[in-house]
Formats: sequence, C-alpha cells, structure tokens
Amino acid sequence: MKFAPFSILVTFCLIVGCGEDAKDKTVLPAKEAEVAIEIIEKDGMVLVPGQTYRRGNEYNPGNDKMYREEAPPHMVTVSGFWIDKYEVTNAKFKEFVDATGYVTFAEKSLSKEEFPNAPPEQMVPGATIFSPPSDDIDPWASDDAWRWWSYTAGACWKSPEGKGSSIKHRMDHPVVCLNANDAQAYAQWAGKRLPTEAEWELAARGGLKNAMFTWGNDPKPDEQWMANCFQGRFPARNSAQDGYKGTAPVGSFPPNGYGLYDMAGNVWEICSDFYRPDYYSFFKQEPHPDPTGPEQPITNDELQHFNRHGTCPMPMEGVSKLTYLHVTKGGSFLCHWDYCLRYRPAARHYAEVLAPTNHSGFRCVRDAE
Ligand SMILES: [Ca+2]
Ligand SMILES: [Ca+2]
Repeated sequence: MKFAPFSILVTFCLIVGCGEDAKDKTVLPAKEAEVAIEIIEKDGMVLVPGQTYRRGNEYNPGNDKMYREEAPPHMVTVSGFWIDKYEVTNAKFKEFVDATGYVTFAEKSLSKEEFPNAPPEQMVPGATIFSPPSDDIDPWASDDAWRWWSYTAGACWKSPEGKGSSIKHRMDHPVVCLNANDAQAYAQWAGKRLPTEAEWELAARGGLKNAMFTWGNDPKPDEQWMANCFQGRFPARNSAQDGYKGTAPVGSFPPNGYGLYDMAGNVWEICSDFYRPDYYSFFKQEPHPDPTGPEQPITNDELQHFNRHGTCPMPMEGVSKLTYLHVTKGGSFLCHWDYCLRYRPAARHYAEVLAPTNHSGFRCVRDAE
C-alpha cells in the first residue's frame, strides 16, 4: 500500500453483502408509526420528543445487511431535542467562515508531530477524496481502500475535489471535508451542538419502530430511490440511477416521518460521540439515559485488534496512542446495497479528526427547553 499521511479511515465498508436481488429474511415488517406524528418546526429545526427506543440491531452472521458494530441492540432513553431539518450546507458554512474567519483542519499544513512519517510532499493542506479507478476492480479482493481514495492537496470545504474545484454551483449541497472539531466550531457559532449518536439514530428512525430504513423496510418502495446512495458497480461504475454521482442538494429525497431530509445517504453525519465498534456491548443498564459515547477515544492497540474485523482504520505509527474517531451516521452517496449497506438508522461508522473526507458532513441539534 502506498504511503498516505492518514491512517486508513477507509477500510470503510469492507463488511459486505449478498446478491442484488436478495431480500433479507430476517428483516422485521415495518410498523407504521402507531400515532400520527405532528411535525413541530422552528427556525429550520424539528422537535424530536423525548422517548425510549431500541437502538442498534441484532448481528447475525447469516445476515449480510447488518453489521457487527450495530450489536447488541439495547434500550436507551433520549431527552427531547431540536434537530436541523437538513444537513449543513456550503452556504451555511460560508456564513460561519465569513463571520468568524475560521480556518478548517483541511486548510492547514500537516504538522510533523501529527504525521512523523509523512513525506514532505504530503505535508500540504488537503483532504481524503473519493477517486475511483478507471476500470472495474473487485472491491473485495483486498482491504486496501486507497484503491478508491486519495489524499488530495488543496481539497477542503470550498474546493471539495482539490485545486480547481469549486462549490460555486453547489451552495445548497452539504458541506464536506471537515472534521469533528470544525463541525463543533460551526455548531457553537450557531448556538447549537453536534448530536449524540443516540439522538441521531432516534431522529433518523422517524417514528418507525425497528424498521431497516428511515422510511420502512422496502429498499425501494414504488421503484423510487429514497436516498442518495451508489448504484452500479462499486467503486468504478457509478450509474447514478438516483440522479446523483456525488452529493445532491439537501432535501432532494423524501423526508422521514419527523420531516427530516437526508437522514439516509447524501453525506455521513458526524456525531459528538467517540467511536468504538464494541461500544454497544458495554450497556448493562437498560434503558440507559442519554448515552454520550465512550469517555476516551480509541487507542492504537485497540485499533490493531478491530481493524482485523474491518470496522476501524489502521493505526498510525509514531502518533499519539489515541486516535480521535467520531461516530458518523446515515451513510453517504458512496453506500451501496451490495458493498456498504449503511444508509440505515442503526448503521455506524467513523470519521477521523486527522482525515476529513468528501463524503462526511454534519447537522446540528439543540436541547429542547
Ligand atoms: Ca447517487
Ligand atoms: Ca445524510
């Protein structure tokens, strides 16, 4: 594998699925919300009432559509909160930058302290960008995700594909190429905060109980794509049957039961919790009130272990013993039915503070009074 300054955030979706036409027999029938949901909206945010719900999924090795890190399911209680109706857009993030002069992580040169082994040419500002090969490859043939990701000099929120790219015609698309600290800085400026994983999943479920998707259990009801994801052969052949090869303008797909858009697909959404794949196995008290994630980031030794299961990045040599992974939820325009069926409320993934990418963004929440 070629050297890259970042640890491999993109072992990404190596736990894989079954044939295109397979329907999962273990999926429960979707229950429609038992009570009609009254959508309460204010200032671009929607109120999610406090409640107890079943978070996560059973992991069944015969069920390739649900992944190990989602198990075991457990009951959590979440206090009421307001959540942004849409992912934060480029336009909104620009307002923040214009008002504050904030400089994101991807716009700064890398430090020798953080990347002691990186060659000088890779110490320049940039981000990790989806760069598919020109010909079909077998994504399962190796765990080297650098076959479709590359560290791209000059890539940042306002040039999401690197030098020469622009957001000029994408102001209503979700902002990308940020890390959790950038997202938190925006949230603070906006008088909000990042959601916890428990809040985010509850909001994504949209009032449905145990449904596989934010809209129910049918992957494509009435032959309609319900989320911006990846169709075709991952990673080289993106047929974009849903209309979008990359990000879509926020709100391009139907909302869920709470009136929230893009809680499935478009971009992954960074949460405040640190990520570890075995976090759900720690829950002994049910329902657990307002869980906020592991107290500490994951260590490099733990990453060595979990990486074998494909649910964590490779640890970086010579860097801090801690790796700052934050939970991301909801999947992105790169999630594929066969390859990474993570545009589901229970699905979990991670974003590295040291490795912003062009398929991760965020939205904010605020406590309900
Ligand atoms: Ca798409
Ligand atoms: Ca999303």
